[in-house]
Amino acid sequence: PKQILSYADRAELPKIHPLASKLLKIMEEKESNLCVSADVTSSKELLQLAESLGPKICMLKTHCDILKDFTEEFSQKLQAVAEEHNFLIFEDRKFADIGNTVKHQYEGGVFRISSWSHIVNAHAVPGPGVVKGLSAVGKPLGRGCLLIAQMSSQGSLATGEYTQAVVKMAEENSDFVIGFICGSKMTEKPEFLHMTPGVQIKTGGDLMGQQYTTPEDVIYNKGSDVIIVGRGILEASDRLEATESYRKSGWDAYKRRLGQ
Ligand code: 5BU
Repeated sequence: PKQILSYADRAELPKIHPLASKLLKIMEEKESNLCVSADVTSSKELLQLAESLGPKICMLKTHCDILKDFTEEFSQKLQAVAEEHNFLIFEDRKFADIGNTVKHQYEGGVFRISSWSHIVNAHAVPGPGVVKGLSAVGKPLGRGCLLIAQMSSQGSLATGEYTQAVVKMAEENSDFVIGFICGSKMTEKPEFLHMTPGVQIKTGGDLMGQQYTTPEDVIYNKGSDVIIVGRGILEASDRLEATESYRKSGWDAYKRRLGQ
């Protein structure tokens, strides 16, 4: 069944997590369900991307551990740009250890991820302790977490019963888990956000197992909420123009889903 509630309607649900509500409002206001995956290795380039693409996106996804020059100053600047252009930051860290370890990985180390990233994600492999550990750090800061229910890569083991168990874990921890990384809609509970990587206008893949589907397929057919696009934008000759094109495709597919 198609999702009939709009992003704006879902933002007002009585049991919605405040951060999920904030993201849904941003999406509605900016007419964007596009998250750019800023997979670059220089912090200057990442900040330039955030500055130029910021007005067109609801979220910016990072991999802080691929930056050759990460500093605290960089993370402060990124937060300022996020505030200026009204988007959320999602560090795609994929935590996957026991609660006590992920607590330290999230809060401390060189990156101090919890201090600057609104959203992080985690594998459910360790069991609910991974969420407990992250939540101990993130909840007091108003942060949120996505559980990885499915992956876009060929041969992923996150399927079937595993995926179902991830959904259950999310539903049992909805005070901190705001949604999923997945290929299609996982739950009818409209409080949860569905975010999908492996998106390009051109289908196909790369040489290391990535598999692509289109914005239309992800949002309209599969019922996901947010498209995550990396190389589709980063490798375009005009990144701003490509960003606008993905924003429009994602938004048109959402409007179509609403029957508008
Ligand atoms: P691409 O350039 O659009 O293929 O980049 C996809 C990004 O999403 C990249 O940063 C991956 O690490 C990330 N990703 C993914 O591709 N598939 C997944 O299942 C998950 C994350 Br989880």
